[in-house]
Amino acid sequence: MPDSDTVLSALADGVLSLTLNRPDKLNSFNEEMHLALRAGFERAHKDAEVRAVLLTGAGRGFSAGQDLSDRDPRKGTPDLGHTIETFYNPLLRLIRSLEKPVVCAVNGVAAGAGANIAFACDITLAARSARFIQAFAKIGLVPDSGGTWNLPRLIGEARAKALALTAEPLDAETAAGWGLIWGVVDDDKLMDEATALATRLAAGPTKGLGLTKRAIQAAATNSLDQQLDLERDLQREAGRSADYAEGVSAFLEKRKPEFRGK
Ligand code: T3D
Repeated sequence: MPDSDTVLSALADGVLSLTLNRPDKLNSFNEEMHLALRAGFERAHKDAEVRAVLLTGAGRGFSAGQDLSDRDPRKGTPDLGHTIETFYNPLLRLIRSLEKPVVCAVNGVAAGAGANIAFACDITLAARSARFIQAFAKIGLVPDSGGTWNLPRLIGEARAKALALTAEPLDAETAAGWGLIWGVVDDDKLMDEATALATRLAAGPTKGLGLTKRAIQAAATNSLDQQLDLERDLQREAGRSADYAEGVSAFLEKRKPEFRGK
C-alpha cells in the first residue's frame, strides 16, 4: 500500500478497516487518497487473511466526494472523463468485484461520489445524523461512482431523479426506509455495531458469501433463466468448499461451525 495517511488501514479478526482520513476536507478525494484506498481494496482482493472490509471516514464526515480545491477552473478545464476512468471507476469495480463482504459505516455527511461509494458497498450502516447528497447537480455534473446505475435500481426512477436533479440532502432514516442502505445506528454506537457486523461476516463462510454477492449483483442484468443457471453453477462451486463441509458437519454434530474462508 502507498505510504499515505489519507487512508488508515488496520487488519483485525479478518476485518480490513479502511478509514478515509482527510477530516479537515470532509474526506474529499484527492489523488493520494484515491491511490491509498485503491491499494486497500487491492490488498483485500489478494490477501487471504482479509475476509471482510469495513469502510468509514474519520471526523464528522464520511466523504464529500471529489476535492474541489483540485478543480479550480482558473487553472484550466480538467478532463473529468479521465479522472473517472483513472480513479472512481476502478474503485467501484474493486468494491463490486471483491468476493468478500464490504461493510460501510457512514459516520456523517456523504456527498457526491462519497454518497455513491457508500451505496455501492454490500451492507451500509449510517449514523443517525448522517445525510446523503447527490451534490453533482449543484456544480453542473452528473452522478458518478455508479450512482446512475445504483440509484434507480435501489429506489426507482422517480426518487433517483428527484435526488439527482435537486441535490437535496436525504437523512439516514429516510435512506434506510427507501432501501438505499441497510440500517441506521445512534451516532455513538455506529462503529461498535459496524465492527461487530464486519467481524461476524469475516468469521463466516467467505467463499459462499463471495459467490452470493456475485449472484445478487448478476441479477441486475440477467434474465431469470440466466440467473437460475448461475445459481446452479455457483451452488456447485460452493458445495465443493471446505466451509460447506464444515457447516454441514457442525449442523449434524450440533456444534458451532468454524469457517476458515475456504
Ligand atoms: O472532478 C472529478 O474528478 C469528477 C468527479 C466528481 C465526483 C464528485 O464527488 S463531484 C461532487 C463534489 N462534492 C461536492 O460538490 C460537495 C461539496 N461540499 C459540500 O457541499 C459541503 O461541504 C457538504 C454538504 C458536503 C458539507 O457541508 P458542511 O456545511 O457540513 O461543511 P462545510 O463547511 O461545507 O465543509 C467543511 C470543510 O470541508 C470546509 O473547509 P474549511 O472552509 O473548513 O477550510 C470545506 O471547504 C471542506 N470541503 C467540503 N467539501 C469539500 C471540501 N473541500 C474540498 N472539496 C470538497 N468536496
